[in-house]
Amino acid sequence: MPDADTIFALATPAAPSPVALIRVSGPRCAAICNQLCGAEFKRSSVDCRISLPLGEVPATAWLLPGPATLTGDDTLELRIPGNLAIVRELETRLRALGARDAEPGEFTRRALDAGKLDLSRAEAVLQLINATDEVSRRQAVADLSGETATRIGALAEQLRGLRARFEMSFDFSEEEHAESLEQRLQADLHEFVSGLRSVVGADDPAPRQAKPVIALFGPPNAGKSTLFNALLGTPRALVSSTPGTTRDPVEADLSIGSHVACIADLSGVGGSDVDLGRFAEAARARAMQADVLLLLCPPEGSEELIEELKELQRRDASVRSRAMWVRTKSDLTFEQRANPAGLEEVSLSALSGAGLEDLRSRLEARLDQAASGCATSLLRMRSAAALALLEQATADPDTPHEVVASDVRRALTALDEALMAEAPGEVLDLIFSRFCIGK
Ligand SMILES: Nc1nc2c(ncn2[C@@H]2O[C@H](COP(=O)(O)OP(=O)(O)OP(=O)(O)O)[C@@H](O)[C@H]2O)c(=O)[nH]1
Ligand SMILES: [Mg+2]
Repeated sequence: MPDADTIFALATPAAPSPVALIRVSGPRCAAICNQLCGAEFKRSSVDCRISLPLGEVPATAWLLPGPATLTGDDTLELRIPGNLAIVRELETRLRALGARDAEPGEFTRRALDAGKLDLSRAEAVLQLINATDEVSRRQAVADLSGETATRIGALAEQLRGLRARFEMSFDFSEEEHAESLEQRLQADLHEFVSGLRSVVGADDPAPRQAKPVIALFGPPNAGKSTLFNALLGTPRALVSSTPGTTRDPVEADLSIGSHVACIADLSGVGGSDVDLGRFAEAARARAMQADVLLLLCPPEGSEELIEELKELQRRDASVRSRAMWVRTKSDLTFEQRANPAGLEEVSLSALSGAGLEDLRSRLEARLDQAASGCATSLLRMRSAAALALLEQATADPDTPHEVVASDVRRALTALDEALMAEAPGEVLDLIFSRFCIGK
């Protein structure tokens, strides 16, 4: 990602509202501000009128010079009336002035690259955007403040002390007070486990009322019903080469790993919809409820599906974080283009079975995440792994002391990993692909 780029995105929802905020970040901010507002100013705000094809539009511009900004780069915030036609015209103008559309999560990623946020906090931004319940929201706010990382850091130090005491206890194992030493150590370990549990959040799991929903969504004839049948391993839904075959949704229980989800085969949507929207609207409504939304893109092209995704995002921007791009009928095409939505993707042929296992394992990961009630956080996931190890080690009082000691060592490694604010590039790409544009 060349950091010389100046990027912009609408930071408010793409819906009519009193005010829309467009955020611009990068080295061209000052020049863009001066050209748009006709004002020579170096920082703070100016009220001005921006000339657009629609006419003169009142605006407030804030220019904040880097590095004391979120991304570390110069930042320009433009507040304009929240009319989508005005927003689109200003966006066109910004492109003409040398800025480009931000990728999803690019502002947060720049903040990460500039050292303004660590990974756990960048992830917390995503969690906060997607939080649908109070528990996830509270966790995200704690992660964002760095409080979680600090608490887990302190716990890791405490566990280091316990590990040292475990190692020492072997040296005294022959002595007469060895037993009481071990008992004290066990008691301290129990106390430590409840401390870790309260940070990782296992004390307070978000209650789930219903089965998670996986929705198959896409244009007519994309292969939704064929995939539905292939995943279930039985011909439940009608398949035909005539577009518009599925009308009312067909739903069934699907076992994936340790989960049982409800999978919904929906009616086709988009411009080639032969029913002109009668069933498509119900399909969109069901898609919005999905925990995992599979966007099925046939080899014919992606434009229809992209338009549909935009429509769903207009209703709820967080839909991106639940979506996955599925290129269907891979037996008919060799084309391996990245999906234009920048989402996690899988390519498959429901007819030949190629790619189905890949899809299953990705679905399992998504369902694990949906069941945990919040968006992925590496810090929390790895800390939860440490917690699981220690809970297992302390569950049975007869577990040999050496086994407990070895689990303590492994748990400490997991916590140390949790605290390393580094993640391989592809993990970062995955995390950021699930952000909304403008964040
Ligand atoms: N070659 C090939 N054809 C497929 C594949 N999946 C589906 N098809 C064919 O594509 C056509 C449409 O499949 P459906 O599964 O009915 O598609 P749909 O998305 O459910 O269509 P609607 O219900 O009409 O929206 C059928 O002729 C299928 O046999 C595939 O992986 N490879
Ligand atoms: Mg169908």
